[in-house]
Amino acid sequence: MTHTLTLRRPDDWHLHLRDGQMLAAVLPETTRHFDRAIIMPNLVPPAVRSSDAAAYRDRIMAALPEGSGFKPLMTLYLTEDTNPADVAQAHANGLIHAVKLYPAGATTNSASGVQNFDNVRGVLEKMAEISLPLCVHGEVTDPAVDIFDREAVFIDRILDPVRRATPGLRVIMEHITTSDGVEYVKANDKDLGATITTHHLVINRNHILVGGIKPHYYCLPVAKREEHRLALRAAATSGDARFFLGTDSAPHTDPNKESACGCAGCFTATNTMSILAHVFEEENALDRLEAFCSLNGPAYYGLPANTGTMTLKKGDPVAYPEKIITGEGPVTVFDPGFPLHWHVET
Ligand code: OTD
Ligand code: ZN
Ligand code: ZN
Repeated sequence: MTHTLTLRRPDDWHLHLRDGQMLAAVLPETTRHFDRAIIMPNLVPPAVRSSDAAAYRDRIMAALPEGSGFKPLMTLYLTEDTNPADVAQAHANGLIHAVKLYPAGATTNSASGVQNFDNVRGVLEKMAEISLPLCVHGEVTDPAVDIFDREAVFIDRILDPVRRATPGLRVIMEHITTSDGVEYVKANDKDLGATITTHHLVINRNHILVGGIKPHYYCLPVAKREEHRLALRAAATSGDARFFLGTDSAPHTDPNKESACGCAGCFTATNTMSILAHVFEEENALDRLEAFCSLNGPAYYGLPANTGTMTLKKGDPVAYPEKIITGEGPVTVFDPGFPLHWHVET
């Protein structure tokens, strides 16, 4: 039995850090274990122009714990008014590593997202030309489509047509939650990757709804049936380079989660690596954890893997805080529902 595991330091290819007091409180939870992260731009107001992304990057750098070498990889929030030249400039000077597409209204702070895809054609063509990835929140917002079907319908109605119309566009399907997402990625060799979250490897929709409603398991895209969770686990642990970790760790305070209209998002930054080691061990795939967390993501983004290493050791249950205290209120750490035994060595 393996009790010690050493891997290249991991990265998080999909992370929400927020701003202000929340940023200050949650940032160390990520920088403790991750060297880099793709930073989501869904602030209020969103980071739309390169000047917004540069200012946000500076606020993150100013909030870093002393001595941290963490590197935030910035993104721009795509709107129908996004200027292709601004995007190209921000990419050329190394500020941004991706552009984020939210269909308008699909998730938290996505109101300024895209409604008419014809209006972003110019930006997408520019991105294909300069090989800048598009990170996609893949859910339709059509009220007639059942929330559990919104990812599968998005692939057919929007993603596939957009990709066909824009040859060479490099796409990352963010936080896939269905076997449909897995199969779509696997059916396409080129220019398509997908991130998978920690929590979608652990929970299915029963965890949210059976035995009382569990607001801390509610996120978007919402967890689906068990067969989809199993498809995600198979993809994540397969070693297939098109699948990599994006935690989608998304902090909300307890009052905002435990409410008659609770916010979507699971906060997994604190215990993600211990949970993933547990999941990969269950799938007899500990030897592929490094590919998922540390190698496949940088390869897709055209960046070198981190040079440092992380060691995980199996032992007594890992003690982690139930909540992170922030200046805005407590944030509950994701509870996988089982004890964790893989400790990240410090
Ligand atoms: N999903 N919550 C948030 C974003 C994501 O779709 C996402 O990326 C958030 O709070 O920003 C969530 O459930
Ligand atoms: Zn999303
Ligand atoms: Zn997200």
